Amino acid sequence: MDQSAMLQKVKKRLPEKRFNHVVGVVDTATELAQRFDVPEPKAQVAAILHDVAKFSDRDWMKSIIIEQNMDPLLLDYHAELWHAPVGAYIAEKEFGVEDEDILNAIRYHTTGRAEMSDLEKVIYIADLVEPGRKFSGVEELRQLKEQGLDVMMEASIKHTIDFLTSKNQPVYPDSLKCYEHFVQQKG
Ligand code: DGI
Ligand code: FE
Ligand code: FE
Ligand code: FE
Repeated sequence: MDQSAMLQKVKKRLPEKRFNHVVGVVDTATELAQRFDVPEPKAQVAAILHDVAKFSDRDWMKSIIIEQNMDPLLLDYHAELWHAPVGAYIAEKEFGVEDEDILNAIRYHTTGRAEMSDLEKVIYIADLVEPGRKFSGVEELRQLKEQGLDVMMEASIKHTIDFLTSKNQPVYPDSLKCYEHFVQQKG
């Protein structure tokens, strides 16, 4: 399936506002991919599909997580996390994506993880800083592109963890491991 067919198919599954977010992520991911030497078509496909499961039925997602032997810990955490691994499943089954790096970029776009590929980082960051995102501090995160992909990724995962802890929300272990990975690299 080519990219425009994918985009049309995604559009049918998402409300307008969410679809506009997806288009923003495609734009930002394309720019970051160019800057950081990641193949643009891979970044674009991952961006188009990253939130494909955002409006999927919760019970259905739960059944997929169980059936497909995904990490059972997901079920102990907020259902908001489920659309990422289930999105990777849909990308493979319904959109025919076979590239494991693209599937991982979708799978880990919400939590991050310890050992992320450059493509995974690009999608994680683009999701957070696309033009539709308005939270305080987002402009500072965008500026960090001048300092490299890892600086951007470290600041991004920190932002997410700060946000969650400020709301007394649990942080999924993969996010903490991601943070640790960057902090230890410096040590
Ligand atoms: O799907 P998006 O809204 O574009 O963004 P996302 O997939 O990055 O995040 C979806 C939600 O998940 C967001 O409200 C924050 C939340 N989230 C991200 N990481 C964690 C988390 N929630 C919990 N409980 N734990 C996490 O580690
Ligand atoms: Fe998402
Ligand atoms: Fe590493
Ligand atoms: Fe998103």
